[in-house]
Amino acid sequence: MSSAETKSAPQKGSSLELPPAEKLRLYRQMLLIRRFEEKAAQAFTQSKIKGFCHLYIGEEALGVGTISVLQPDDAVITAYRDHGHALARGMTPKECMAELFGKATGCSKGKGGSMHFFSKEKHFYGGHGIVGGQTPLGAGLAFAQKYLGTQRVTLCYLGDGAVNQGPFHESLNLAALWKLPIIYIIENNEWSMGTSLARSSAGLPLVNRAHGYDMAGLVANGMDLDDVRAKTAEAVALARTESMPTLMEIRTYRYRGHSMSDPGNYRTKEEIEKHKESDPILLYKARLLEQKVVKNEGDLEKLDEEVKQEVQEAYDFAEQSPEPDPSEIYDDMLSPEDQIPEIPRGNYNHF
Ligand SMILES: Cc1ncc(C[n+]2csc(CCOP(=O)(O)OP(=O)(O)O)c2C)c(N)n1
Repeated sequence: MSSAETKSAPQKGSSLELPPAEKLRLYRQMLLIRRFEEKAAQAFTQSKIKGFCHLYIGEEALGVGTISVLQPDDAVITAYRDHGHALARGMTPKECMAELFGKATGCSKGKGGSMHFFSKEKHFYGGHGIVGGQTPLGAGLAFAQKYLGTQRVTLCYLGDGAVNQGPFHESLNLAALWKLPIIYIIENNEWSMGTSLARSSAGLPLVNRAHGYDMAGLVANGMDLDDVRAKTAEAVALARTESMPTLMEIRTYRYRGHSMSDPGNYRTKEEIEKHKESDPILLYKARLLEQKVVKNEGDLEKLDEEVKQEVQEAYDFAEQSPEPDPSEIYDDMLSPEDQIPEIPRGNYNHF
């Protein structure tokens, strides 16, 4: 255990024991993310999805576990690997798949694509493509929550490749200085594109960065849904009741390439297979059977079929949806009150 971990958030004794139906719901959410991503990979190879597409396969327990301890009006903001968080937040597979297809029915009206999912209703503030760019925005969300006297909290996710970005450190400083109700969650999947964590970051473990800002620091096993939930609940309680920030390092692994166009030659098959041995979905499935949440494996297979059907319906919906109207290309870029009137142009022909 690192010393940052010893300065952990106090146990609030939040009841994390879930009724069986709730356990099954979380299992279903992880399965939905897995099947959604597999379908997205297929659609990408069929050229139905264009541009970037970063998959979350292997990291499902992280997204589902952290978001499962939130209230519906808490805020979530993340980087470009955002499909899993969006689905865990309750955004529909239809609006998410349609966004990947660039269709008008997508959650960002087909204008954001894979990296820019967004839902005001679900308090899901994106989907951001600039590495570390979401971290000051997260601080801003948490500042607003505090300033307005709400009891809300913000979860701000970032990759292990974002921990050395200047804005992240500026954000940690402000979060600690102003006691913002935010939890920064480093999704440590060991790779940032083709660069390993060991080659890019000094001062491991990453949770030690909490020291520099006198913040609580917590480490969780991102392959274990229950561990993720328990640790996140501690951090959320600290933010909600004492308006104190926490830095979490959640250890996970991405099975697929950095994006769909990455052949992944920088790591071995053996490394990937080793991590698959602690697959978060299989681990939780075994737990459900052991705890007799379901009668037998057949019940879970039926659930899987149901999820696959839901994802197929999302695919069909996306395919049949209309393209965005080109006349709307500049809509939704600024809020109505911030619209800048067109600047009258002079006649510069003499130049
Ligand atoms: C400021 C900035 N620098 C570089 C890039 C190019 N880039 C995109 S993703 C990425 C790797 C980030 O990896 P990590 O933060 O570990 O997230 P992961 O992909 O593992 O989820 C890089 C360098 C970028 N988008 N923004």
